[in-house]
Parts: sequence; structure tokens; C-alpha cells
Amino acid sequence: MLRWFVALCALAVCWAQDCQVANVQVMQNFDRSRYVGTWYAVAKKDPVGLFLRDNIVATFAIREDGTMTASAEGRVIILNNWELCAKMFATFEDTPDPAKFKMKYWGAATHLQTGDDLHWVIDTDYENYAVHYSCREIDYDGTCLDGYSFIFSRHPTGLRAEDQRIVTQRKTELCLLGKYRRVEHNGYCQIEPQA
Ligand code: RTL
Repeated sequence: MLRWFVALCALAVCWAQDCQVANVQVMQNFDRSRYVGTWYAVAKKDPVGLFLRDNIVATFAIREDGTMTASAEGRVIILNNWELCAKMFATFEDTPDPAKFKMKYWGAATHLQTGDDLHWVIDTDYENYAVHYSCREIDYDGTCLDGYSFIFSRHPTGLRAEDQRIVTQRKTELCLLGKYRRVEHNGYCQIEPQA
């Protein structure tokens, strides 16, 4: 009996951590209305290519028709060392899973990146932390070949100590532990002219 139990648990852990994009667990019963408002990126795992560097703040909203939208700001470096504060916008298309969206994004300025990414909310308590994940390209073996992930906090000062443990757990489950970098907030996007 005990042996079965141990075997089953081992199997469950394997399944949760087999790094298959198809097996990534997302937030249960995600409630977009509680997700609205400002989130400060405290850490990120970068995709291949150009990306937001630091001072990243995202603000989510809901339109009258119920669709979710967002804007984000962050410092980017484009065209060899041209540093600027990018203002980005996004609209989200719903999918059958309430925590999984398709995100269309574009920049306020024409030279900024546009794209179509997945946008999955992995976990959140709505009031303190959120773990986001987006896989852009799936490898032949079902794992993620190119993707990015943000750890967000409601507090500009970072995550509360009690949320660190759960966030580390989620990073592990995403097979991304050790791949994140801290996102610095030094006021850059509050004083620089926006693009
Ligand atoms: C996140 C959620 C909130 C809305 C948006 C997001 C992603 C922004 C990205 C921006 C990339 C910008 C680049 C600009 C240089 O040309 C996920 C934060 C829009 C991916 C690379």
C-alpha cells in the first residue's frame, strides 16, 4: 500500500516537472477582474532576441466587453545601444482555459517590436505576487525552446518574504529555476522621455 503511494507520488512529481509545455499547470479559476491594476516585474527569464531590460511595470485592465488589455513600460535597448523607455500595449484573446490567453502586443512608437505571444498566468494571489509564462517555440520533444517568464509583485519594493517560497516552487515546476534575473527599478522610465 505504502509502496503504491510512494510510486504514485513520484509519478505526480515527474508529471509536474517533466518540462513539457503541454503539462504546465496554470492558475485554477483565474479571475481577471482581480488581476487588474499595476504589477511590478521583480524578475524575468528572457526569450531569444530583443526584450524589455528593466524598470518593467505592467498595468492590466478589462474593457466593457470583458476582454483583458494591458500596457507595459520598460527600458529597452534597440539598434546597438540606443536606450529608451518603451511604452507597449496588448490585447488578450481568451481561450477555453481562463488562465491562458493569446496576447497581441505593439509599441507606442513604430520602431518597437510587435508580436503574438501566449500569455499564461501560472499562479497569483492577486494581492502580492504573480507568475507569468509564455512559450514562443516548442522543441521537438515538447519542452520549451524559446520562451519568457515574469515574476510580478504588487509592491514596487519586491516580493514579500512569504511569497518567495511559492514563487521558487513555481519556477521549479516551470523548469526555469536559476534562469531568472532580477529586474531593477531605478526610476528610469519615470524621468526619461517615452518612445
Ligand atoms: C507583458 C504583459 C503586459 C503587456 C505586455 C507585455 C510584454 C511586452 C513585451 C515587450 C517587448 C518589447 C520589445 C521592444 C523593443 O523593440 C508580458 C509584460 C505588452 C514582450 C522587445
